[in-house]
Amino acid sequence: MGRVLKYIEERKSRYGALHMTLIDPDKVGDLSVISKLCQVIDEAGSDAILLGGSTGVVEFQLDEVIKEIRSYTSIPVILFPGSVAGLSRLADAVFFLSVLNSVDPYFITGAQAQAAIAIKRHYSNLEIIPTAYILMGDGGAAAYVSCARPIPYSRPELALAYALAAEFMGMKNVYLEAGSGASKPIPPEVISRVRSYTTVLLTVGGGIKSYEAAYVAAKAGADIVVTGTVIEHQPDKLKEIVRGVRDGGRERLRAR
Ligand code: 1GP
Repeated sequence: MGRVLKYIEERKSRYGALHMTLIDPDKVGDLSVISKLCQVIDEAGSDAILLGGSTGVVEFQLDEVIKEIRSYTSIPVILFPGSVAGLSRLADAVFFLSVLNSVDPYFITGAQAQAAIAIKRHYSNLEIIPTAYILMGDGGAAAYVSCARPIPYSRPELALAYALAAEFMGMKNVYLEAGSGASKPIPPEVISRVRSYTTVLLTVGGGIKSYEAAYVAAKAGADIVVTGTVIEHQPDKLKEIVRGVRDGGRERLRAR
């Protein structure tokens, strides 16, 4: 097991669930905001930074952002690529994504094959975390860009079907994504259905903006709760969101 996965597992057994903060380098604009973002992230107790976005991300920009992040925080930086351009040698790991419910094979295996040799040759320091990316609800820009057919919230059995398929295919992480800025996060019934039949790492994100939503997601079974928009628009709320993840995680530890 790689260093980052070990870190995730260790925090999972200590806290029940982790929080990760998504930073979209294309939305950062001026690098000078990174110091403030890192301060907010560290003070809130977020466990790692996810770095990526659906559009407009290029490697040199990722490099600059990661260098800046490294001078302010020591938590892991994990790439969350929206395309083959979303890689950087300076990160710790990459969520090697396959959009399982895309209708275009490019987003399931094509982009991955396109990136694979380059990763082997030039990014061998990156820890690869094989991740099934499953778009749900309105799916946001991620669903649009990756030609996904988002799963309706009313059909949790379909989310389970894809998550189980991912586990059987050997994926290490299943990411249930509602889309950045989604009006409704993934419902707890969907999370708990997937959780009760799978043992794979379960990541949930999209539209989580409050203590309650974070608490509910972690309690229902998310191992990793991701928020992005909050730090852009309401950084003061990050602390309560991480607290929600910790409280929900603690409930799960207790119930074991
Ligand atoms: C998007 O799941 C992440 O990829 C985060 O979504 O921006 O809505 O928090 P938000």
